[in-house]
Amino acid sequence: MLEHSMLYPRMSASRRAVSLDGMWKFCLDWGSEGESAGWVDGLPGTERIPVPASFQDFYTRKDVREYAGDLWYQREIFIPGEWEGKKVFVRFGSAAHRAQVYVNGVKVAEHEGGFLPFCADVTDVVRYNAENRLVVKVNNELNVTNIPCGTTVTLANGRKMAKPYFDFFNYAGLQRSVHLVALPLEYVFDLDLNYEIDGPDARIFYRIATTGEHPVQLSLWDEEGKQAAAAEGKEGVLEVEGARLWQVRDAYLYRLVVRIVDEAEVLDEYEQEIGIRTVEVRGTDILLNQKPVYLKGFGKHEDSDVVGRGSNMGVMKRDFELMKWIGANAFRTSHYPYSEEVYQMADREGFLIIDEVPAVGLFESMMNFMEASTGKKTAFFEKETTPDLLAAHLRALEEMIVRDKNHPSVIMWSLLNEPETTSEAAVPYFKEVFDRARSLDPQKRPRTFALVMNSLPGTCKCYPFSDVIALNRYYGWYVKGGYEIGDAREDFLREMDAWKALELNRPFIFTEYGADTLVTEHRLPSVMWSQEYQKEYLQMTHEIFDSYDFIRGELIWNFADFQTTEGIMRVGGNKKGVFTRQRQPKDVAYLLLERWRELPLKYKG
Ligand code: CKX
Repeated sequence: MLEHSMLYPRMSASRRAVSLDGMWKFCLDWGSEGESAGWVDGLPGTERIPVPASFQDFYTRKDVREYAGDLWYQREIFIPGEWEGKKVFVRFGSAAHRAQVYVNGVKVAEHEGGFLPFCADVTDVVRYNAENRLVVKVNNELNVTNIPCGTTVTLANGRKMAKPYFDFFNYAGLQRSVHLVALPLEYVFDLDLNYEIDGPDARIFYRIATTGEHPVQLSLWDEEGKQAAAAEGKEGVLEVEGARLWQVRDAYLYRLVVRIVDEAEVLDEYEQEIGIRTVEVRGTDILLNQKPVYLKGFGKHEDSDVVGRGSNMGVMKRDFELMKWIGANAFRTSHYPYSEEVYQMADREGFLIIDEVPAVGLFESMMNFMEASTGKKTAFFEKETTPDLLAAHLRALEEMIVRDKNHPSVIMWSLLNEPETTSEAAVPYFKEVFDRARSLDPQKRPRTFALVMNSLPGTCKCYPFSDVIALNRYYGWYVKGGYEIGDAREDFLREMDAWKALELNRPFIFTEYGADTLVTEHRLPSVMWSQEYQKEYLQMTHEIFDSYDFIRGELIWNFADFQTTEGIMRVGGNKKGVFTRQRQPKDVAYLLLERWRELPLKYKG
């Protein structure tokens, strides 16, 4: 069990949650002197920066944007006197990629991994009814013992620089909301839910973890405010008569209220919206509520102008509106778990999520995606550091599944993106990761990973672990683009025929396919990078999707143009977006709209 509860911070009669978002004091630690200079007690200077946000894009200096090392944050927190006797935590939505937290100069927490929440228990360190100083040392360096993978190099001028084994910009900092939380001593720590549909009725199997021994009561409320079920005990079943199911783009959310009671007194109360639905894979079908679904949508990024990877409710809202407009029903949280508010919104809007742990860059190369498409082999998992990487991977996996397991929108776990899979050493690594996901998930959702171009039917040693085979394919872009697209099509068909011949009897989905396109480029006849070529590329690709019955989903790369490391392959970022980074449609958006609005949910099912 994790050290701290992953439940989303919410207010109730017994709980307090105060947002610490706003302007924080900020300092880059150029000389790595923060610790010795006593910054844990207070930062020098007067610089302020918003939280949540990535720090990089606010500044005009290139060495600041490219900074790799420690970055320090500080703010004062007032702890009310009436919180004395409660458990008090500071909860970080995330800190990329690692953090140490100090309150009044005392270290209260550290956390490795940049995309999942963690708490600092400050109960015994804070002064009550007084101001307290919160200082956070964040570090954004990349290595191969943590995910996502990369290296950090030192330039001739002494400055450090991140060299990611992935293409998205290494945005960092306190990119998600921070909360001050007060809980009773005995509180609801975690809840597991699983569903069974029985004709018009449903059963919700539940297990509640608390920090004490007092009894637990549950009640379930429908959207009209009527009680739909009730139960007592830490483990049991809620029987819901005439259950309204959570459906794709037709969400229905019940309110689950969990109480810890001591005779008449309520010690703790936690409530959460839940959706009743089942997910399973049967043969080549992906079944939601026992009916086949075809996934239509995107690989996305948390990425926007100015705030970088900082969670931004406005951008999130716009993204959901665009996904509804275009007729999408699903997305993958490539390449890391997103802000919790994204899942809440997907629950409400009825979108399906493939939730991805930040295991990206597990393929040794500065340009892994390019080298993979050339068929180059590396033995990424044969390093001495692999056990440390695996430990970090499993920890992130646990944090992700515990955080996200109760969202009806989450229908699948993606356990790696484009890893090296052609050497034997990958196999035991995959086994551990896939087994752990299965044991952590009370709903036993399907597990997958995204196969890079050289992970082919004849070379990939790891696809048998996947419940759903997920392909990232770029025939007509990285492989034989432009005038050669006809040959790319032949190669694509050859690969799909080879998969078909294996008779795996499992669903296949495309978790990436796409072509870089500049919104300013129109060319007749088409050339690569023009809007015309993006359309031709998609027409060819869609025709192939439609030719194989076992293909059950298409998530195009990418929803929007996004920021990357600079280089000869990228013009101001990755331009495979269907929308620009400012969320305006490229021409291809209308082609997708026509296709996706027409494709039935049960396409091929
Ligand atoms: N896949 C051939 C991982 C994504 C990249 C994408 C790209 C690669 C392609 C691999 O994170 O953005 O190069 O567009």
